[in-house]
Amino acid sequence: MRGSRTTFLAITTALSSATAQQQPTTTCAPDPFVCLDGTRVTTAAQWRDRRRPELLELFRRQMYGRAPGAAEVTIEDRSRGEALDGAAVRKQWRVRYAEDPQATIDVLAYLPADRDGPVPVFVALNFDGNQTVHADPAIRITTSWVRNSDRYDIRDHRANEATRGVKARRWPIADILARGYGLVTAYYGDLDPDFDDGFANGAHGVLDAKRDGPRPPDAWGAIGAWAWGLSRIADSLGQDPDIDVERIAVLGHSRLGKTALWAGAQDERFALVISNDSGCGGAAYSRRRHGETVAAITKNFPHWFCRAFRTYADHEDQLPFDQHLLLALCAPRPVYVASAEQDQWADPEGEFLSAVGADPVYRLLCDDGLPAKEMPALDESLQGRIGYHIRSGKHDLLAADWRHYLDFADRHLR
Ligand code: GTR
Repeated sequence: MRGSRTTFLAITTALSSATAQQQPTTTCAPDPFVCLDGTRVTTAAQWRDRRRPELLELFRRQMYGRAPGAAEVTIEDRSRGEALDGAAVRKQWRVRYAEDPQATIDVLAYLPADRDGPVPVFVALNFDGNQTVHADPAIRITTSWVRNSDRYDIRDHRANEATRGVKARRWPIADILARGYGLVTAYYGDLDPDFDDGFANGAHGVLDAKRDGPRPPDAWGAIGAWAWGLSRIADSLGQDPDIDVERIAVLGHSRLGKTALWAGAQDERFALVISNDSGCGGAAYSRRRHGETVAAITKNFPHWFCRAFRTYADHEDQLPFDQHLLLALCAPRPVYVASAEQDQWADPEGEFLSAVGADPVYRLLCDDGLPAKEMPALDESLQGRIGYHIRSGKHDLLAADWRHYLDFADRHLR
């Protein structure tokens, strides 16, 4: 095991050099600069016009699936109030994307009360409902399907008062506001409840309804729907003069870190992209097969990806891409990858190596990338156009992660 990981490291590091020899794509990670037909990319224009669209199409067709185009969004039920002892303006609104009762996303935003003009924001989906991000009693409790929980006495898939603020550790809102940023969040279950129901509910149910016949192998999965929803939220931000739409960072943890990367790869309105502990299907190389594998993830969560991705279970070497190229699709926009030391299921080294693997693309496009080729010490952050840290502790999103994200945002969005 150790030996094969070392070999992989050597291969990936070699490939990260734009001048490295090409390796056969079936035995190591595909070269960012070699197109499917063998043409070599040497200029930013070739990357942009040829390789980037080719890779986007590969990720669509083989992994996350093909989402419908943009929908027209309308905004309903706007509210605005003072919050957090006067430090924040709380806004809530509902985004509607179709004529269907299921077709809504409830958005919650906290913006700094003290601001001169439009502010940059972090946009992030949450796992349990907007009411879980802070104890603020004015947050609307989600009416979407939620997981049952003995702890919070949820028995009918409906959220309740007991869940207010229960995930506040993930959202250091006071710190975010004090640094001059807003936070915009929505419950991922508004887009697609996270269980395998054959794509009947959520955005799939609404938007696929008109399609005849069986779902094709590249039909969008749940990650595709969550990412699509992030773009609809971005649409709605354009209607708020207090938010600077040129400075939207998209962030996500774990399965929502995979989602943030896929949203950032596709939608260039996201000016900065952050994946926290995203692991397999996110920042980590699939080919390493360390921790969660393609076989495990497609078995346990068959609804996350398109059906075609399942064919790569135990055949990762045949993937015509790998996750370093998902990071590269964000280039030249800043991208940040974070790991946690005890989160071996997400393969911290594989997450780091993807950042190394994306570096040559950043160097080509903007002459800046990941400032080191070795993993930093625990809790230290590497910050160039690509950022990386490995936090001590477990799989989670914590204030210690946010501190680095705020520094990274200061560096790039100020
Ligand atoms: C795990 C899954 C990971 C990660 C995580 C999460 O069960 O294996 O891929 O997404 O869930 O989202 O919390």
